[in-house]
Amino acid sequence: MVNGIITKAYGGFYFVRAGRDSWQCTLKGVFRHRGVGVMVGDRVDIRPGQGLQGVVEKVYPRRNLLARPPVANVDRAVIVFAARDPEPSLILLDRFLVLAGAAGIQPVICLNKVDLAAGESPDFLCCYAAAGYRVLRTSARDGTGVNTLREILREGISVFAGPSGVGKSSLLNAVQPGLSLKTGEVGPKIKRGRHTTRHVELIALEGGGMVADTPGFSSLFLPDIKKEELFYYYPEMERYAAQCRFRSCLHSSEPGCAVKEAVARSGIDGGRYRRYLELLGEIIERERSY
Ligand SMILES: Nc1nc2c(ncn2[C@@H]2O[C@H](COP(=O)(O)OP(=O)(O)O)[C@@H](O)[C@H]2O)c(=O)[nH]1
Ligand SMILES: [Mg+2]
Ligand SMILES: [Zn+2]
Repeated sequence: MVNGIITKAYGGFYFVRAGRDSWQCTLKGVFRHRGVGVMVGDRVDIRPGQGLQGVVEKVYPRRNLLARPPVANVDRAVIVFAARDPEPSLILLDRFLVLAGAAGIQPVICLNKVDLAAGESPDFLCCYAAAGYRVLRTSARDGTGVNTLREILREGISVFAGPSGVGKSSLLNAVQPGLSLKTGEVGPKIKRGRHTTRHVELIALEGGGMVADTPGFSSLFLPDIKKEELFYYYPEMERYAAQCRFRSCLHSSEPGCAVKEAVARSGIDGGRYRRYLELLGEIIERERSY
């Protein structure tokens, strides 16, 4: 048996990376019959056949599972936004952070295209660093931060997420020259990236680690969490929540809310808090419609 990781599913075959080899595999019948989906990122055992062909015999239990893009056993999500072109949407960033948090995946926030905002203070990201998130500033164009990014990607499975046109593919090309991922131009008029990245595929990096370059998406549903749970995914709020008067505090209009007091004292960023309320409203709306 050979142990490896599913890197892509294509044309009825599953491609398995083991060491430096890529095996073209079919699934043992039992997986198809039981309807156990085998996913990109799954750790598997394969029985070698001729050449680099094999059969997937065993799928190991998943550590976690990301629904969009569908990848299993993800170690980190690199959430990419551009300093401009397109302008960053912080509510979208917050959604990604909640999603990563709920999936148990460590997020890394990456602000790309910093070359376009040279000299500007990117202080809208300071609240994320203060909250304890790892924040990276990069430019695929001038190479800023690319070495640091390469180091971060060296271990485990990373997923790149973020809207179209922010430079995800360009960053991967910079991390590993020769990768030649397609990149799309940002249209001069519409200022929205084209969808240039199609299916999910894990790319094995020369320095170690695997990454998924995903299709960009600009809208995102919240994961299936309860309104009482949303603040778990706001590290800066969670610190104060134990001091709220009510155990069931949603940190919106309750009296004696330590989170709101922290916002008033600027211990918590007001923008982050307002966006929290927006997402909270969305979850409450969703619970009502059940
Ligand atoms: N100025 C500048 N442009 C960039 C940078 N990274 C990517 N781009 C450009 O932004 C556009 C979209 O890049 P792409 O990698 O396709 O974005 P993706 O949709 O997120 O994969 C392309 O025209 C890139 O050349 C950067 O760091 N600085
Ligand atoms: Mg792309
Ligand atoms: Zn509260």
